[in-house]
Amino acid sequence: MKIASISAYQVFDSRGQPTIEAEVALQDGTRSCGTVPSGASTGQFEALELRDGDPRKFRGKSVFKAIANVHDIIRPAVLGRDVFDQRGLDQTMIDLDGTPNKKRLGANAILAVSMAAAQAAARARGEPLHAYLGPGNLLPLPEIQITGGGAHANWRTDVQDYLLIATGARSYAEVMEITYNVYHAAGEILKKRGKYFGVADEGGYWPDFKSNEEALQLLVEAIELAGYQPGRDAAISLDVAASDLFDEATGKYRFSLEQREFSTAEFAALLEDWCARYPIISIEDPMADTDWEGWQMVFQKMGQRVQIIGDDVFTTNITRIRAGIEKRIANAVLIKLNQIGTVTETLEAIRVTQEAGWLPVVSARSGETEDAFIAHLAVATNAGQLKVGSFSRSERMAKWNEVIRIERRLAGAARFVGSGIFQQILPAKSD
Ligand code: 2PG
Ligand code: MG
Repeated sequence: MKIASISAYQVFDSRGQPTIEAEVALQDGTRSCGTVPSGASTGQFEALELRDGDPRKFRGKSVFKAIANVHDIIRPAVLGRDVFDQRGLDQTMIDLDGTPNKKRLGANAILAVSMAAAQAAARARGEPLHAYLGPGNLLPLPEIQITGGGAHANWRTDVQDYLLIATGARSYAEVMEITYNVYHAAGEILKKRGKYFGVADEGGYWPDFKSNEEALQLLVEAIELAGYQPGRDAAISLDVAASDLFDEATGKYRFSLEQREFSTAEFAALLEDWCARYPIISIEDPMADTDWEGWQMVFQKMGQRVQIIGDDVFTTNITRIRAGIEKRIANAVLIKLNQIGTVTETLEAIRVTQEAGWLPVVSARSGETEDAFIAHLAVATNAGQLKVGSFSRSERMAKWNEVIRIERRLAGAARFVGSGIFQQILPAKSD
């Protein structure tokens, strides 16, 4: 099935920032789009998101150069190609770019076409996207943000995400119910305290706390108020996004909210203490992307009891993931399509992660769109976990709802193991 036309244009993400969408049409008239998300706490090792940088146009954020690259460079090389050869298409774009971080064409330009092609191919075959991408049938266990922080909430907490994992859920429907109840219980508590100020970038409550630990207390209270047992029915997951807290010059981690600074060892000890006192099942980016000794320290202390996820440290890049596996710095990898820039490389990153016995966590970005590609990616690969921000706002709910639709279409073939997924990496937990 040949690609008959490709076009790209500027649309806007959930923060109202410009982003790129591509449309691919096939010789049989099938059409599909791919829309690229955008991060705020982006890792320095991510593939390059090409923006125009002209302050007079969309405050420098427009993506017209990336669009021109799709039209002038990608389109001529890809028109007439077989849309079912995703690997070949992606490799062609990687070669056309020719740089390690896709800085010539822009990872956003390449990914828009890569996603649109996959979506069009699935449609042409009359299959849902997940079935086209892979044979998986495992519904993911969501990580759902309750309060936002860091770069997503003007640094009102230093820790970026305080999330909930419905560890007691026996079905995806039950995850939705537990999450719904806890999310709204947290809102009720904040209202009572006069601290209900709407939501941060990913739909989690806007934080107004005196310390980072206060948000942990809120989560425990919300779980209890909703009628659940913390640690059994629902547990806490954190994205510390520690690269944003780390000062390369001094080698210290800083909590600005509390006017505190920590050495690597002190920061690791703080996280260990939190894990001892709160039902924390997962921590993402506990250390900065350059502080691999810190990562090893955290993993040695907690890697048997807590999921340790690398985001900024791996950036969905198999070379970096392989290095992390060799050095044993984590047991899970956050997977973001636009950190690496093609569907094929993202699938590879998931495969490398799984082959090592680690867990992939498919993730959205803080700047999202209505595209629900990642819900399909999570199911297709049996990733087992999905992180999409909170339980409000349509760019987030689009993904949670898409999993509901996928479950319906899979009917009896859908599987859900919930927190059983952690048995693979946390043997100590399942005794
Ligand atoms: C992260 C993501 C999502 P951003 O750090 O994991 O929470 O944020 O897209 O801003 O990098
Ligand atoms: Mg992160």
